Amino acid sequence: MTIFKFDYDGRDETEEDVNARKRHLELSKRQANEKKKKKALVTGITGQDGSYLADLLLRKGYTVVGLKRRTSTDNTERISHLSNNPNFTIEEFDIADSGSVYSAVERNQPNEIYNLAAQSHVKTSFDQPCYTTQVNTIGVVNFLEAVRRFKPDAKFYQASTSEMFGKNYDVDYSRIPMESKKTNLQEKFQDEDTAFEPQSPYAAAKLASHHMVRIYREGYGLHASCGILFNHESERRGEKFVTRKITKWVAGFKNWAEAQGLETSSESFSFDTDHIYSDTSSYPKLRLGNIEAFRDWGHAEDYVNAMWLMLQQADPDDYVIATGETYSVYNFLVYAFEYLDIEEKEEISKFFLIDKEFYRPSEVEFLKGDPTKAEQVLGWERKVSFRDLVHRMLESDINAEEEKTESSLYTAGS
Ligand code: NDP
Ligand code: GDR
Repeated sequence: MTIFKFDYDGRDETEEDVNARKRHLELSKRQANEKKKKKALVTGITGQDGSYLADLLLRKGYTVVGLKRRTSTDNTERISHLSNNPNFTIEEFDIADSGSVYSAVERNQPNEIYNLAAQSHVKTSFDQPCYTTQVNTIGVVNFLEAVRRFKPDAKFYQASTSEMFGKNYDVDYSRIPMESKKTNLQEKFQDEDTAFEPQSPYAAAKLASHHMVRIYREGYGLHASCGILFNHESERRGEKFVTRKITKWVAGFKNWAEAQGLETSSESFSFDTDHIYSDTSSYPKLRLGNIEAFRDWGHAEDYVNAMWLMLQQADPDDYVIATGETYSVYNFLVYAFEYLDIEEKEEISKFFLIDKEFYRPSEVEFLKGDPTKAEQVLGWERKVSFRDLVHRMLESDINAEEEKTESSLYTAGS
């Protein structure tokens, strides 16, 4: 056995002693790091943004506690890839239950809290206005009270929304040439100074909580910020939102058409159009509501980065997070069909129909955010373009369809 030259408890240090000493050193280092590690509490962890935010915080070395409500069936698909991460845990709570919110904050003593939980579907909020208010307003107050009582130095992020602007927008006449005034759709925009005019129970509930955050910030000195985020989508977007509804339909249709032998090239997917049009009746058409609404659409991964940046600032504040570009639902549809080489307006129109069921009692027609403040103060920038967003979502849904087909072939053959 090797004898080391260090003196160790009055005798020479053996290799075993050295290993024990190294292990002890490692452990103390790990414990010191654990102490330095920031702890974040993330609500809405099973949702689109919660899952991307958890990925981001874990990459940054945080300990993340995700809060989810109890459900009778498992809904952790978006965070299943984190199940073996030692820095990630899930706890149960319900945002509408003040006791469970208080204990989550008191027990965890987090450095940062990201409140993403919400009844987030605008159309549903017309059918369930009381529940929406309970979750989207009272739920937020539950958190603000919990922070004030149990962890007043925690930094708090609230998921506010561009829906709060509703039908209102500003027009900066100084930026628009005389001849295009009032006619140039692209010059309408919303920023931090635009007045709110909510058009749905969802937006009104979010606006109430937006004000509550400001009141707790000013009244109690909490580090509480609101991100006024414009629409952001992704491969993990809920299937009832219009973008994902479209990409899922296109992927399903492509799969079906391929199974019918309707593609003309194996390299790139393109149709024998005469054949496909005579056959579309056998595949259910895509049913949509108002395709003339304009939205400012970005990718969720870029947007969760903005949330984190807001909580790294010395002072709390509210920020608009947007791309500065606007496209209609119909534009989204066109980009999606373009992926299948279906580009003519008349051709596209054969694949979808307008269904009044998807209209809202009151609609937000136009959203286009001005993210200048976030760019200048936070150094935030969006990376994913509109076209890339549509294509990333499509590719992911197309892959999922192909995997489904492969696994059903495998099962059938086994
Ligand atoms: P999702 O609908 O994907 O996720 C919402 C999350 O809230 C889910 O995890 C859901 O849990 C949870 N939740 C709902 N009700 C409760 C409750 N009573 N108690 C605890 N948790 C609950 O939304 P997004 O990820 O897209 O959005 C995140 C937040 O950002 C939301 O507050 C949304 O309103 C807001 N927002 C979103 C924008 C966007 O374009 N995505 C834009 C602006 C704001 P479960 O899985 O059990 O349903
Ligand atoms: P939005 O997203 O209401 O902007 O709220 P959604 O995708 O539901 O609607 C966008 C626009 O598309 C129109 N539309 C349809 N919408 C749905 N869901 N289904 C359809 O079939 C359909 N056809 C047309 C809608 O009328 C609307 O004009 C999202 C949510 O993530 C909110 O939580 C968030 O606060 C806002 O974005 C910013």
